[in-house]
Amino acid sequence: MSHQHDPMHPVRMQPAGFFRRIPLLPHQMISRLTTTQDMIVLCHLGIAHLNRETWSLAIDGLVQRPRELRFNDLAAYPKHTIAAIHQCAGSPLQPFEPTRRISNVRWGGARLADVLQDCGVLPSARFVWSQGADHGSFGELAHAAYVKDLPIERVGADVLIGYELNGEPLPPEHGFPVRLLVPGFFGTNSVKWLTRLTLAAERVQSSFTTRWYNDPVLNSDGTASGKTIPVWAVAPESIIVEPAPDAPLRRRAPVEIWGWTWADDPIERVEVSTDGGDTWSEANVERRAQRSWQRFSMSWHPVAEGAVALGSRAYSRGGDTQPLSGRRNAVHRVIVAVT
Ligand SMILES: Nc1nc2c(c(=O)[nH]1)N[C@H]1C(S)=C(S)[C@@H](COP(=O)(O)O)O[C@H]1N2
Ligand SMILES: [Mo]
Repeated sequence: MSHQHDPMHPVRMQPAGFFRRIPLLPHQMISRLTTTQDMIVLCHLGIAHLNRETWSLAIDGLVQRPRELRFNDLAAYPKHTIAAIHQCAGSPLQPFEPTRRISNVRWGGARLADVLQDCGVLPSARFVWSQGADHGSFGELAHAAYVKDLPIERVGADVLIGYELNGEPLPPEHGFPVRLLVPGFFGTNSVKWLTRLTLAAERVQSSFTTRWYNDPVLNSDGTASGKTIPVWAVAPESIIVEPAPDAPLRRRAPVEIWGWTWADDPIERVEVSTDGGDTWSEANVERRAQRSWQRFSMSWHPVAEGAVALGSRAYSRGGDTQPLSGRRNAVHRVIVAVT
């Protein structure tokens, strides 16, 4: 066990307690790549301060060869970089609230698959549990650590043990020195200040996997089914960047309606409405590069005067789409004024 798990030397939390940085609003998300300074920050228990020289990552559970990696061991693996959307699912206490807390950034690190290969994962392993060094209180409960899990099938994709963000070492609030990075999954799964990975046959029992970030599944009539679904893969979503809310537009002057769209799966189609959702027309959507968000655009000649509600709706390769309301990925609407 590394000394960072030693209860006699708990990791310093500064500030302690819930900490977040409010992201850009959709109409401010002009850049394809979000600067580190403009990114979302979400820390349930505060910001943990770790030292790269004393940091280590324990890998244990259903493996032939448990390991304890130091930073140099990790840096010796081939470095992979990936541009990916990074989306906060929003408050786990309000799982159906749309938040649009999204960034698109470039991460660098070692592939989890490469590191696990050297540990000899046993066939009975079905989940990877990941633990952060942060500790403290959230939701009126005390937590010894932040703990998540992911299905083992995901490891072969593009999961990173990340140590770079936008070409620089991770800042403390983004998980210095090392975090897990699960592209295509909601941000909550990308555990910061990563210190332990455990291979297991079942899901982990943690407040952050069972009590929160485990959405109630609703019946078609909207009542609770009693089942839950983990907040893992990002659902199809799109935001309109321009025109901005309340933008003054002129009748008959052409405007480009454009925005970003993303999901765990690539987005294949985006529809835009310029009449409050009565009719929808197909926009142009670029192909996905790595796991970045995709730009969509449509030209529009406003004809009627007055307030107009614009909306966009994305469809992923799997056929999933955005509901009009009542979900975190509900259709984004922008009201503009045509004169
Ligand atoms: N250890 C740890 N990892 C964590 C969290 C946390 O509180 N502790 N918050 C999660 C949530 S909910 C999100 S949205 C992302 C945010 O990552 P960022 O702050 O680097 O943008 O980190 C995730 N990883
Ligand atoms: Mo989040």
